[in-house]
Amino acid sequence: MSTVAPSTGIENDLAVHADDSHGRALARTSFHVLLSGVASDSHTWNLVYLDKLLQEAGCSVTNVGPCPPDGLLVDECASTHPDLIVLSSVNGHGAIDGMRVIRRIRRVPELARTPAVIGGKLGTLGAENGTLAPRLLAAGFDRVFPDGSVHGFLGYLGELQTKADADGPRLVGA
Ligand code: B12
Repeated sequence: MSTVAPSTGIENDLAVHADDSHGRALARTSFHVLLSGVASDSHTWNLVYLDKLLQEAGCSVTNVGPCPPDGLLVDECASTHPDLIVLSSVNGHGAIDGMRVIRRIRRVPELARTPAVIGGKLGTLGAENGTLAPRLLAAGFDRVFPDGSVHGFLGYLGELQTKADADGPRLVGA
């Protein structure tokens, strides 16, 4: 039998509702994405766009915003336990900022394997920005979207969400 978890005020974060054989609510918190700009980048509409895109894809989003100092960004990642870290930059310095901060993120033990991507306009090479991807991957990102295309990104997000769903629900309040 299906049931709905007791009202907690966080229903938007609960993706799966069921009960176990003892009638206790089972639920998996929704897929949580930490979205952020990088230290040098003051552009904001890229973050607004991605925030809405991720919410439409069923994610809960922590949006750190533009120009986070590296230390703040690392602390936010560590304290919010995201399922995915998404960095966005369009000012042309994203590859430099991204390489520096992902190395710091990967040095935190609990963030060493958290899926992390970066995308946007990552350098000043225009159509050649894709040549920056190997260095970003080597620094610690799992995927790089240097042309700002969201199609490949949504495919990757879907793979991660499917894997999280397959990992199964957990007991709420157990
Ligand atoms: C508005 C704007 C500004 C405003 C920003 C205001 C604000 N609060 O956001 C102001 C005037 C402040 C500004 C400043 C600067 N800007 Co400006 N700005 C723009 C402009 C005109 C529009 C950006 C925008 O809002 N787009 C709308 C959003 C929704 O789209 P988007 O940013 O392209 O993001 C999309 C994709 O890139 C993608 N995407 C982005 N991130 C990610 C991440 C992932 C994972 C994925 C999958 C996809 C993805 O998704 C988004 C939606 O499709 C662009 C030119 C343009 N037409 O794009 C220049 C532009 C981004 N700026 C540019 C530059 C150089 C600057 C300055 C350095 C200028 C200067 N000399 O001071 C500064 C940088 C300041 C800083 N510290 O960062 C350049 C960057 C060049 C480059 N990368 O090669 C651009 C491209 C203009 C140009 N053609 O030269 N800018």
